[in-house]
Amino acid sequence: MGRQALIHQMTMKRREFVGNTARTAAGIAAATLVSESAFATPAFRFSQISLPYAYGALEPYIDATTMDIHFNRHHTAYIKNANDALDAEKISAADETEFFTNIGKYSAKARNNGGGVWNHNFFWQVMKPAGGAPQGKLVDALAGTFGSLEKFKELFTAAGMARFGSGWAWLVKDEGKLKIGSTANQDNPLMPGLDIKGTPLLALDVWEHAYYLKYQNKRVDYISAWWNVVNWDHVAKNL
Ligand code: MN3
Repeated sequence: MGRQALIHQMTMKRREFVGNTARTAAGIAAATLVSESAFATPAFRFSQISLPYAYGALEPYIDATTMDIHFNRHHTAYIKNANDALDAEKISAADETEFFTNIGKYSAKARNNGGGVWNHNFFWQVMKPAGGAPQGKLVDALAGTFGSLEKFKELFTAAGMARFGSGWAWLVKDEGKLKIGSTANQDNPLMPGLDIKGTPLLALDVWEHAYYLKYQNKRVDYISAWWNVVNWDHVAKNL
């Protein structure tokens, strides 16, 4: 049976059920129902946010060439590969949260690229030119948990430095408590079974592709410069 015939048949059934009242409206509603349930693709797709600033906006701390390559090559590749994995594995998760909750069921390709999409979309938003300093409740929470803002930065930097190879440093809120940790590759705290879990508040990409052009092997210099472009307003919003 063709699509139009099917819609017609379902519409007719719906009309019988509804009866003779509001016939036209019911017909339209039934047709809408059929087209959404029978013909639309159920799975979500990964997509890339627009970079919230120009490539050179975070200079001199993060150079324009690194931002351009990072956004247009690395991040874009994760999106294509993640969506390819959704198709190939017929992943039917309704959204990213469900996808990460079930990550153990999927391939390494889905995990690495899905994580890569999410982590970078998050990362772009926790940076801005002239980030300033955390204010109000956020600085109170950081100082209350870690001793002081400076101590928090020290511990977060240490987490980024201690991550061997490629990965991320995170500040999360887990059952009301702030925690610092790191993940390997493109894993993130939304994936179950890792040392760090919770709602991400702040993330730092410590893959070499994030800093090598400007800082070469000096990851610690990259991290120390990066504090100048942290978007504390966005971190506070995540809290
Ligand atoms: Mn990266």
